Amino acid sequence: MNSFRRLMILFGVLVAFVALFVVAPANAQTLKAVKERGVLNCGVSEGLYGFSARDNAGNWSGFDVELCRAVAATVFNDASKVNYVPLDASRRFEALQSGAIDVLSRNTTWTISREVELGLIFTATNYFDGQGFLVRRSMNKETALDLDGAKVCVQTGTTTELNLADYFRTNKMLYVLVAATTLESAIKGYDSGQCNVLTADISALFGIRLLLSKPDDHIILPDVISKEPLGPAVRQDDVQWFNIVKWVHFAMVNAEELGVTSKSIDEALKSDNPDVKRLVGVEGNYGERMGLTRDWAVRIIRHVGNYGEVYERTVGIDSPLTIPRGINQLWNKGGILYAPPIR
Ligand SMILES: N[C@@H](CCC(=O)N[C@@H](CS)C(=O)NCC(=O)O)C(=O)O
Repeated sequence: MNSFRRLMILFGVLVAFVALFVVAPANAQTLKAVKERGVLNCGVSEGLYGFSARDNAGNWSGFDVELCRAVAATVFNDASKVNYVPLDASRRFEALQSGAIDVLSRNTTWTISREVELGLIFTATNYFDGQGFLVRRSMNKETALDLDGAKVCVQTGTTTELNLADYFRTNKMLYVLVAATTLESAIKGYDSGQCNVLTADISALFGIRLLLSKPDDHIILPDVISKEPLGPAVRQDDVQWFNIVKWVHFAMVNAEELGVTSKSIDEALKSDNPDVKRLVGVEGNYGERMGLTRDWAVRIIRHVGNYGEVYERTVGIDSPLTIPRGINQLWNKGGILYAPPIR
């Protein structure tokens, strides 16, 4: 081969290489795959009242389900284009690693091991939670420190199981572990008296209590023994998709902060407020930069709503759980919800 041809081949390879990295963001496969498939594969829990539960007709609802719906809304302009993949605690991460799901939205705690050992990445914390204890009112316990010697039901494959061991060891207390592989069996174990304490994320305990035969006979102790920052997770190899899932949540929080709701979205499109203009894509083309459309956030707010609307109807005052907003309130209203600006 003459040196000119060799040079041309080398040049061709170089151009192809540069094009790969300049035109498409590194490994931007997920959005493309989701669009081609026409449906989002979203990993949720097998059934956690308030977060992801299925009714008799097979319809999913809950706080984690709304995140799936919001991602589908921005991609397809249709929040119903979701295939829900129910996963128990131990199978949830491999489903993401193997590509069986595009996003995991399943009351999952953001921890370092889940990022550096499992190759996953959390996009944001969309629910600030903590671990607590559910006990029978008749036990007359006031604090978790009174639980020495208790029989504790816990679901395995969770941070809950690990925190439980730490808490009892640190406080020099003993407990009998009643391990359950599914939430259903943990609840059954507690309801039937196999254990006298059920431990889980406090948000989960609110939903679980409603499923017991006599909800009023049970209380959640005031102790919060851990930090459980819950949020969606994706694979680490696709920055474009990571950004989409992350900004879906931030758009919902910013919309609440700006007072833009599913009902006022059409007025918001005519707003003079520069922050609202950027949110709804009248100014800026951030949506297109992410591989979406200019109205990427409008689609979310119209079909799903802002963060506050979702919170209240799934787990807050408009739901049977009635969990107070607490620290999941906006930063300027006494909570710690804080979304970076859209600009
Ligand atoms: N946030 C904790 C606990 C999550 C978890 O799996 N909790 C159980 C008990 S409430 C659950 O949601 N189970 C429902 C299921 O397995 O589908 C974690 O990420 O490990």
